[in-house]
Amino acid sequence: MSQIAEKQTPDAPGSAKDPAARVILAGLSQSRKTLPCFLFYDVHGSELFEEITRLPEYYPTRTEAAIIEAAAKDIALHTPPGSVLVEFGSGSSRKTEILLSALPSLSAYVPIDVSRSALDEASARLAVRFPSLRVFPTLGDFAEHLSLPQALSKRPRLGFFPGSTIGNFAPADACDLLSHMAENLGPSGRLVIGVDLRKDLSILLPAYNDADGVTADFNLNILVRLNREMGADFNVDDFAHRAVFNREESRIEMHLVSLKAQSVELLGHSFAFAEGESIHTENSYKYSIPQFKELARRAGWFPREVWTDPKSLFSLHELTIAH
Ligand code: AVJ
Repeated sequence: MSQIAEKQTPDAPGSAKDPAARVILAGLSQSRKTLPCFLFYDVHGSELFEEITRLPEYYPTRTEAAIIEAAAKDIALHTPPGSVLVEFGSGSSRKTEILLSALPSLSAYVPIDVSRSALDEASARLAVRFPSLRVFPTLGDFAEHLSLPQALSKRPRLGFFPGSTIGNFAPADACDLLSHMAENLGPSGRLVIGVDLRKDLSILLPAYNDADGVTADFNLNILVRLNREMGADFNVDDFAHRAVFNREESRIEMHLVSLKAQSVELLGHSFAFAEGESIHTENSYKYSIPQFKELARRAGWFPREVWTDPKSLFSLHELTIAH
């Protein structure tokens, strides 16, 4: 994944050479139109996502936080003093604080995120709460190669990948990402990862279709962003948010549905929409605990521990490198 606003690339967003622009044009040119879900997280989109995490219907965030709270002591027991905590896609680093207070002997915390503003805000907040913790904010895509500061390169690494972000990846890509993380975390590496579970649709669907329409705004914000940053002319009122569960693929899909036949201009290209045609904007895969363990094993990890909540809504896995 790359991202369009905050990375300092020589090609301005909106130029046809910008790699994000190419991904966007290619996605809209397919017979089933798609847009990459990294587009959600501009400044406004990141705020909307924070709002989603506080919605009564959106169970994952608070459920995972409670699981981390309960598991933190065990995780600390498995963590050698002087370890480095590496977080993939750290965002606001809110859940990390729970871990950090249970892990006083870390030598450093390395948050990786594509958002400069999120990294700055989190680092400032952590500096106040954990004044002796060394923080190395790292701007970039967590799927890329990780180079730690020289002084930290020999330390054991604990990866942290909460929020069920892994669910955004199709299983084959999730497997690649997990093996890539195994490589980055080294032979003594461990990974604590949050994974959302399959569950009754009466709980699952409202989590992506909240009554206040925050998720709808979050989804539609992609079009607002393309209008602003790429000079597109989407009429946002002519698209509607839709979230459905695809049983076969075991995933929530988010779509933006065209409410009428229309055409949209973007970077010199014209895209025609039939009434009811959609742009597929996000997948959020849901696993059973055994299914996820199997995926982790295929990626070269050994499932060591799993924690869940009393209603089995969400799971937190601790993985070690298989040997
Ligand atoms: C951040 C990818 C885990 O899939 O639940 C929330 C994003 N999308 N509501 C998820 C999201 C719609 C979220 N992840």
